[in-house]
Order: sequence, then C-alpha cells, then structure tokens
Amino acid sequence: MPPVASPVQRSGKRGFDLALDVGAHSVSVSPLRVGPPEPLPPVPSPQQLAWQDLEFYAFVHFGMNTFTDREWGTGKEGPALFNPTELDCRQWVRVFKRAGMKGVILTAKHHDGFCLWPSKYTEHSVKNSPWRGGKGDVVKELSEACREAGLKFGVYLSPWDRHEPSYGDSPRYNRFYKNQLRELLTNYGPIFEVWFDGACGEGPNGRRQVYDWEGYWALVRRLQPNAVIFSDAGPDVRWVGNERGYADETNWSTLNREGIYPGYPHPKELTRGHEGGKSWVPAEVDVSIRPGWFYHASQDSQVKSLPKLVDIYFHSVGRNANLLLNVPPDRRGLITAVDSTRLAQFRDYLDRAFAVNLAGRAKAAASNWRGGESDFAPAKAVDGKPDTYWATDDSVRSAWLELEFPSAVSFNCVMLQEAIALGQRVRRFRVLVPSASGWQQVADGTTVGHKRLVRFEPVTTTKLKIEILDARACPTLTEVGVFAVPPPEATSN
Ligand code: FUL
Repeated sequence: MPPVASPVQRSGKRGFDLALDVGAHSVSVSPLRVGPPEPLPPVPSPQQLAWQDLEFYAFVHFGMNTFTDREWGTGKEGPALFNPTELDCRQWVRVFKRAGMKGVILTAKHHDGFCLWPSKYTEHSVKNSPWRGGKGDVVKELSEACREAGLKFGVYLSPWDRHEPSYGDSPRYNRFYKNQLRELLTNYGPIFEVWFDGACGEGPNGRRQVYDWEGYWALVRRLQPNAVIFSDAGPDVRWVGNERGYADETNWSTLNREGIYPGYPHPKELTRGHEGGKSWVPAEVDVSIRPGWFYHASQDSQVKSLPKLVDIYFHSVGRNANLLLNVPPDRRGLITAVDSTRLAQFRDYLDRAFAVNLAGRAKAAASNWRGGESDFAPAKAVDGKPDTYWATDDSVRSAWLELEFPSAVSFNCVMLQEAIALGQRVRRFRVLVPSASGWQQVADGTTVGHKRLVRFEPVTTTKLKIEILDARACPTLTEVGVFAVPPPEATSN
C-alpha cells in the first residue's frame, strides 16, 4: 500500500503534523512548525536591548557649579574653588544601589570646562585644585566605586566649553574635544553610555563652534563598542524632549534621524518618536530630583516628593523610556540625607507596588496564537520569563488576551511588554473587566514598547481582558503584569 500522508490540522492556521502510514511501520516526519514572527525593522541592537533593561539609573551633576552656586559657569572660575571636604563616591554609589538604580552618568565636564579628571589637555581641572593636593580624580573614584558595586558607569562630556580658548576655532576644538573623550573612554574601564549635550555657543574669536558629531561618535564606537550614544538625535538613545520627567502617551522607539541633530528645535517630535521611523532610537527621560541640576543648599526643601517621583516613574519607565534621575552631591562631596532618604522611600514604594504580580496565578487564553503552537501560546505572556512571548499569526492586527484568576482579585495597574527584539508593533490597546452589562473598559493606551504601565480605579474581578486594537504587524507580548499599587504616601515637601 502506498504511504498516505495525513496532515493533522492543529488549532492554528499554519502548523500541522505529518504522519505517514506505511502499513506496519509508522514513520513520524518532523512536524512543520510555524516559526517566530519576522522582525519588523528597525530593531534594537544588542547594546540597545541591554540598555533598555537598565530602566533606571543616576545622573550626577557635580563640579565647579557646586561651589559657585550656579547652574552654568562662565569658565572663568579659578580651579582653587573646587574643594569638596568629604568627597566619597562610594557613598553616592551606596545611595544609588539602595535606590535600585543600575548605573551612573557623571558630568566629567560641564559647560564651564572644568574637568573632574586630570586631563592632559587643559589646566582647568582637579589637578590644579586644592582637593587631595591636586592628586584627586573623581572619574576614577566613581568608576571604581561603580565597578565594585556592580553598577554601570557613563560619562557626560559637555561639547560646549566656555573655558577652552580653542572653542569656536572649530577643527582645533574638535581635536581637543576628541582628545578629552579619548581619555575618558580609555582610562576608566567599560562605559555604558556617553551623553552628548547639544548646547553650542561662540568661542573667544566670536565664531560659533561647529561640532564634529560624526567624528565624536566614531571615536565612541571604536573605543567603547558596547556603549550607547545619547544625544537629542541619537544615534542610539534620544532625548525625550523635556526635562520634567515625562514621556508621551505615544512613544515610538523609532525615529527618522535625517534632519534631526543635537540642539534640534522641535522637541515634541522627540517626545513621541516617529511611527515607522527608519532607525531604532529609544527615549531617555532626564530629570533632576531637585529644581536645579547642580546642588544648591537653598533647594534642600524642594527635593521632589515621593508622589512626584512615583508619577515620574509611571510616565517614564511606564511609557517605554528609561529614567535618568539626577541626584547632585553637595559641597562636602556627599549626597545629602534628604535626597538619600527620598530615594530609599521611592525604592521601597516600587518594591511594594510590584512585589506581587497577580497575572502569575491566572490562566491565559487568547483570540489567536501563532500556528496554535505552545511556543507562542497566551501562557507565555504570564510565565514571568522575559524571553518567551505570546504572538499571533502574521495576518492578525487586532487580538485579545484574557486572564482568568482562580478567585476574585483586586488591582489597579496593568503592565504590558512587547518583544521589542522583533520591533515595536502595538499602536493601540485597551484593558477591560467584566461587568453586569458585558466587558467594561478600565484603561486604554497607544504604544507599548519595552514597558507600558497603566493605572486605573481599583477593580475586583476574576477576569481581565487585554485588547490589542491595532498593530503595525502581528502583535507580541512578552509579559503582562497585574498589580495592586498602593497610593504613594505624601512626604513633607
Ligand atoms: C542641559 C544643560 O544645559 C544643563 O545644564 C544640564 O546639564 C542638562 C542635563 O542638559 O542641556
């Protein structure tokens, strides 16, 4: 009898098993399984993927301005003014680690040109200050403290330099700047992010400096290939377009970079990104825990409150951006108690809020999953594993995922995460719970990306439905979280 092929149609459209009936012998041919979705370009580089997982890290503005009580120095300050009495980078790192921050970016040089490391290329640095008899190096101390504690280390080297005489003589200054960059990128171990500010001015010759961005970035690529490069325009990470701590409700990690440059005057575009943009350039939210970037004793009573920090968290990390929170050390060279106490409260709040993911107890169902394969089943969105995901068939653009809890649970927050290694897809979603009159919407949103958090009035229910209303390609979700987040208690300010 000739072999008969009997395809067994499975629950999905595409996958089927092929069993050959060859009389006495039954030969099993490896099943024709449906593979993962094709990536939707552009997709993140491995460096960008690793960066996105950091989510929350510290910015440190410290330098000449700390001692002159200014935000922007003139460059005419004498190095003798820089004299922290108790500088201890390990104390900074202890505070950051306790806060759950994953790294630190230091202003190695701000606009006044004063260098926190003994650069060979200028006299305007710690080497001519009284601090540690001119033998100190803040970049070294902080990079070592980070390494010991397992935190990532990054640098901010201001291109705008109000001290350097060659500023404005463009090719000469670009050489000077690259020399300084080379020092930072070769002498202090691995750098996870290089932060390029877009500010630009005129030099002593009255000419406006023209920066060699491509040359600066090429140097980073060569000397620290694992670092991501931040500027208004990327190339790896973009500014979110404001310094208030808020990403937009719609936040695409994709951007059309042509015509966008550091100092670009349309920040709102950077806040939202470009749907269908040709490059992967996710947003970073930079904001200070105080009104100023540098420490001012007069602002000790204006450290952001816990509810404010929590609000910033939900509008940055919870809107597909990373949060770079500035915490400026004081004139002693220490982080003050008010800032460190607030950061610890913030961490405790986040730990409490996200300690129990109720989705872990739920049974998941979906309107569709890829080929009916268990690899892409709805259960993959609630298994707590970041490398597995629910995905639909290629032709699907809207789909629902339903969670059923073993008994009624109360919650007020849902987290969604896309498998961004395959590109950002979701355009619009909503969250529903059952009511007497059918499914009732409790929240909705637009983009998802790496992480989306939505809060709503508390509900008590046994079921929850996530509806992807529209997507640029078949949707994916690596994880769905369901939480009962407490209200942040008010702090004194
Ligand atoms: C701005 C600078 O002018 C501020 O002083 C600060 O460093 C902020 C993070 O970037 O462009």
